[in-house]
Amino acid sequence: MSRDHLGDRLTAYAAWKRQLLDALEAFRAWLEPYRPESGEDDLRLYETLEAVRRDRLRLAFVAEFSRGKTELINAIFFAGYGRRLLPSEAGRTTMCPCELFHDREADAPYVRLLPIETRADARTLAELREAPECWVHLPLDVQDPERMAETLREVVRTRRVPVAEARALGFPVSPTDGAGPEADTVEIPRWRHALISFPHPLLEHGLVLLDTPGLNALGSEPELTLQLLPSAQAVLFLLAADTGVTQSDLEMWNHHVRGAEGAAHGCRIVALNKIDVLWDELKEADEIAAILREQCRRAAEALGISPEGVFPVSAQKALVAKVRGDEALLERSGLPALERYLYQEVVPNRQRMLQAHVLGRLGPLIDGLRLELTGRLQRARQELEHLRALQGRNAEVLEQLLERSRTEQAAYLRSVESFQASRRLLRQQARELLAALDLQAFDRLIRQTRQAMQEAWTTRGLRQGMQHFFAGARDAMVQAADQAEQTRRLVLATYRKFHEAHGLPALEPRAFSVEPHLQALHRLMVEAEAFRNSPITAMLEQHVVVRRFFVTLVAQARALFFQAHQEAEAWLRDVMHPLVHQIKAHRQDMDRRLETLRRISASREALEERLQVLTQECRRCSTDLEALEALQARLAAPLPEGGAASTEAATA
Ligand SMILES: Nc1nc2c(ncn2[C@@H]2O[C@H](COP(=O)(O)OP(=O)(O)OP(=O)(O)O)[C@@H](O)[C@H]2O)c(=O)[nH]1
Ligand SMILES: [Mg+2]
Repeated sequence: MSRDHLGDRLTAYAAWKRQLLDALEAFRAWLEPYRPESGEDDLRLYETLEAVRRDRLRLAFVAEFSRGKTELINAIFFAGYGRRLLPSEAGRTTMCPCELFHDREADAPYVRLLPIETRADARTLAELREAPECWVHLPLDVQDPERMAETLREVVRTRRVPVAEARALGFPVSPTDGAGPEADTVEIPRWRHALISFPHPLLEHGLVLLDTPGLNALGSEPELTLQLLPSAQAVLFLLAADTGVTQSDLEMWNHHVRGAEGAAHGCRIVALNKIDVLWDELKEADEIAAILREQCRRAAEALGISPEGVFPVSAQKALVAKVRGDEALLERSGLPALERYLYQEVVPNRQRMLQAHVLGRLGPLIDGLRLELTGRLQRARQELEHLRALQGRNAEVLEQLLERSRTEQAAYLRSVESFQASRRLLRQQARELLAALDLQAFDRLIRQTRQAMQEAWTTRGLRQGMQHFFAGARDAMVQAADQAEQTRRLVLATYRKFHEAHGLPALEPRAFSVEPHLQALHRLMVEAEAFRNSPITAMLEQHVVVRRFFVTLVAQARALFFQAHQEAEAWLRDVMHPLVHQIKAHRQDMDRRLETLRRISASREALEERLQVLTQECRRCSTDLEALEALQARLAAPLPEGGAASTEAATA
């Protein structure tokens, strides 16, 4: 059997994440004495820790029905069970989206199934996830692969319902669907979504697989397209060698896979499956290879990607080869090349993203601390120098120094007073920024649009409703962006003033921008457009369209506003902290210097004492700076090479 490189890489990734968590915990402990009063920094650290703990590597499999998605999942991940674990058959098989993962909090493996009737529910899928009573819970017997496969067959179950009921649940029913002996009923999936948790080694390392059903599932379940696919690090799109690129493959690629590209930072991988249908025994190997190359070239051309981006595979033969331990067949199946891509590109890519997130969140805090420490070190050194120069000087010089320090202090206090005035102005500006992101105003827009759309029974009316909604949302966001820019300028000017007038360190205030949210809103607009133009939407009943649109798209847009509002609030609360801190420290320094000068003029021993204190302070600052550098290096540690060494590290 070939080495499990993907497993090794995921193990290395899991080990790296544990080290990152340790480094974050160490940072938190180190930070404690520095920031006793800063709840914002605590929150920031806590959120970063949670983001690392909750991190999952999501791989989604998307394609028209019967292209072999489920078979490919079986071949890549579950061949170790020695059988076909997930049901894969000719024709439509997987009837509902299936998420496979490992739920650490659950006592035992399970399958949780959400009945299809919940489509009539106004709650989003995300909300339903939090409502266990809505799901059917089945235990999964992982000791017995046969029974496990049997339980997993639930995901292919269907039921027949009257045409009207199918329509009411939002299934597009075409005129031909009701034909034949069972003219008044149609077949629909039994379940809407399946959550499958079991302790497979890769899933335990945080891998989440999303198997989607082909045939219209994407268009009729917008949350899949809008949430689950964009949150996947990689989307594997499958074509089949026996069908070539059909119109519906193209439709799916353009609407749901390629379109989502801007939304996720992840990658799109294309596999041309079922290449074994080309293995004609009457043809030479060269000839078959040429045909295959040509098929890949044509597929790439149709999808608008480069031919190297298409991986020719045979999922079925790969599964057989892995189960039987047939290395030659496995190589011929093309699966090793696809797996290599997954562990060489997708896993390191995820690692880089998570690291960038952590450094992005904590970078400003670390920079601020470094500045503070270097500032303290510098001030202590300066004072040391000053005082050393005073050793052996007469009382007159000391008196002059005292006088100068008093004048400096008075000027400084005047600046601090004017700083309080700037803060009042900032508070006013902050109110305006938060008002632009106000959720109550946004909810009013939602209500208006819902009403307009419910009254508009024409396609044109619906289109206008959607356009009105997104135009309103965009205006509010653009206004927030303007306010944020003005606030940022005010903050920057205040920071500069103290640097220029009183020599405080040149601090860069923490940045804030609503730009990422504006971009996310734009992507939602593009998705809304795709949803509206999709042929499925045209076949759905009007009220179903309205509800779907609101439940999904609007919930997402609202979530964006909510997040932007929270970020703005946190930023406004936080942005002046470093300066306030410096102002206070500077003032204390001035007071202390005056006090020292006074004491020195009274007694020469005070000078020696102070010299000692300052030497210690210099030593402490240098040690703390070194510790901070070491912690930062731990946070920026690269992903270790996969392999035995890292596996040991992970299990140690
Ligand atoms: N010859 C051949 N058949 C394959 C291959 N991969 C899958 N199949 C067959 O194609 C059929 C469909 O495979 P599935 O894995 O169920 O396809 P799917 O994309 O999951 O389909 P849905 O779940 O309906 O969306 C099954 O009969 C598989 O055995 C392959 O590499 N070669
Ligand atoms: Mg399937």
